[in-house]
Amino acid sequence: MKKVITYGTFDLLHWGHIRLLERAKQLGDHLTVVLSTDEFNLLKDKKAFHNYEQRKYLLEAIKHVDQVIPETTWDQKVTDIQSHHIDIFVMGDDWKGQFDFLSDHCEVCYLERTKDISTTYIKQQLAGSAQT
Ligand code: C2G
Repeated sequence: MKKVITYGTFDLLHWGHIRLLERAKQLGDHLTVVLSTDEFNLLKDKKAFHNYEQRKYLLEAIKHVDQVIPETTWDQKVTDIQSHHIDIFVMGDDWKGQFDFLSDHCEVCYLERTKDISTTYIKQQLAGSAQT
């Protein structure tokens, strides 16, 4: 069984997130999503609209997703890959190059980011100050 892993906040879930998850799952047979906790989001300088439990509930309802576990630190990726016997690490290409060090442990794959949608853009639109 080929196991895939990806990481993120996945706040205000949108089709860019879904397309990432769909393509990640297509690379293997099992997809683990490592979801940023509310506390870790503070370290990422992100304030999610939905809390961890709400974001986890949404992700677990997606057919492409097999497992959701918490991301609490920047430094857990190698341990996650080893303990979950991961074959492929996937991120959107806004992260291109940032995780190449993981290629000692598994395949590293950056997928093209979906254009014209982001959680930040949604928030700006709703706030009436859309800047694309
Ligand atoms: N994404 C995408 N297209 C978009 C928006 C997001 O492909 N229009 C991808 C991102 O590239 C990322 C995933 O969806 O791979 C989740 O996006 P975020 O929730 O913004 O994740 P991020 O805050 O980048 O967290 O340790 C890694 C971090 O937790 C990554």
